[in-house]
Amino acid sequence: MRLSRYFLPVMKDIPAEAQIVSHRLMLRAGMIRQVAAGIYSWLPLGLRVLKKIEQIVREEQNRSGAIEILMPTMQPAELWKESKRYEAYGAEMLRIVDRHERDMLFGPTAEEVVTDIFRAYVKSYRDLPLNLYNIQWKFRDETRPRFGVMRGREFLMKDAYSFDVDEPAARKAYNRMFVAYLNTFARLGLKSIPMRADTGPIGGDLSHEFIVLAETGESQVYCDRALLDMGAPGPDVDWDDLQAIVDERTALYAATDEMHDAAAFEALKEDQRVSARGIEVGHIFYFGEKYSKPMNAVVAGPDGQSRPIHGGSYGIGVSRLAGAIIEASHDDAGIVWPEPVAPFGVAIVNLKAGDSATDAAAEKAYAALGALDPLYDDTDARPGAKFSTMDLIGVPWQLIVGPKGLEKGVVEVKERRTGAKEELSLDAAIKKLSAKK
Ligand code: P5A
Repeated sequence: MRLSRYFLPVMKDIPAEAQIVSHRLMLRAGMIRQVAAGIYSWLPLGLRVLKKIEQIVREEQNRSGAIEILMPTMQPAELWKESKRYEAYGAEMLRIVDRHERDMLFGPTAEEVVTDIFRAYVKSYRDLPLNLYNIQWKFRDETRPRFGVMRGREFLMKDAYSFDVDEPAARKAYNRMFVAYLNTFARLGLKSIPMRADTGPIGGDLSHEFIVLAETGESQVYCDRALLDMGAPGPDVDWDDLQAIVDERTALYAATDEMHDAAAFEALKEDQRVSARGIEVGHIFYFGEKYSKPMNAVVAGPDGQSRPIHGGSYGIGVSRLAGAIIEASHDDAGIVWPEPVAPFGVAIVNLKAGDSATDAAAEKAYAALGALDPLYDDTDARPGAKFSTMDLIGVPWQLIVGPKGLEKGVVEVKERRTGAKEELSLDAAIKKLSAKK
């Protein structure tokens, strides 16, 4: 992408209500634009990151055996009356009346819609297990939308729903999501900690929130330090038997504020206790027959008797993750994207656009590095402004091409994360960067 033909509206002055660093940086880097309280447009740079996050989430859902569908944002009230959640959900639900006076709503979650799909088609235990997910916009009329995309009113969620014949089978589905979540967040460059959590309006009595520690997090959390040292299980696990992996983590103390047991926490050695702020990036629930019973989602078991299925639901805050990743990875100069979610693989900076030797070298690099999805600053802005924009938008590598260097036969390769700079010949720089792909 040539910057001269791109739309990258970087901003100097940011609104005072942007309190936390990720919100400020997303506005300054021209990633998002507020349309109304808690409602945002995603500008080109932000959209690239959002799509990368979404794709990693999708790949890990698919790997775990979940199957993608797409449900609508608008839902009829009838389904929620069947599950008895229509009244219970309260003011967070945006209720809408259509021209025929039918009660509709903008979906805050989709347990009812997916249960209706399930009951229409699936009749036998032989068709189970089944896990259907979608990545779709949700709306919750939060009292205090804040921190940009971290607590929006409209936000992108990955929501998966599992259907199983009995509780032990449902537990396996829960474990598959548990492990898929650890792997997903690790691929996004985040350390996530599963913590026992309150189930709120989704219901059930088994639930874990996946928390990323950050000073600006909205949740107060408590855990055993050993959890911070545990890596993700990775893809090469036995997806039919994950109990040991889950047990290893859930045996250690970890709870959000609502579930905190001060006595159990204080039983830990003092240097093992972590009391910190955290961002909830995912939340998984096992709720058994909560939706299948009232909505009559039943299957015939091996004995021919029909029974309500055992369900769970599993959410990831896809748009919130863009903010969470920035909270975890930035410095004074701006964002530092982990490579898997970076909007561009490399930024090429032409320090003297219009100078034929500089243009030729930068164009050569731009053509040669196509596979890395380069952003090429071919504008005639001042070098200082170019450097600060590139640092702000956080592309992992910068290739800086200027007339002085070219006279000596070199260009500069800068790693955004460390700031380390290296002078190389143009060909060596292209070779080094190509190896990153
Ligand atoms: C699980 C999937 C559910 O809604 N039903 C379907 C269950 N869970 S949840 O915890 O309420 O939400 C799942 C994740 O969505 C993100 N999230 C938000 N992101 C941005 N702004 C919001 N207002 C918001 N509310 C929830 C969180 O990451 C949460 O874990």
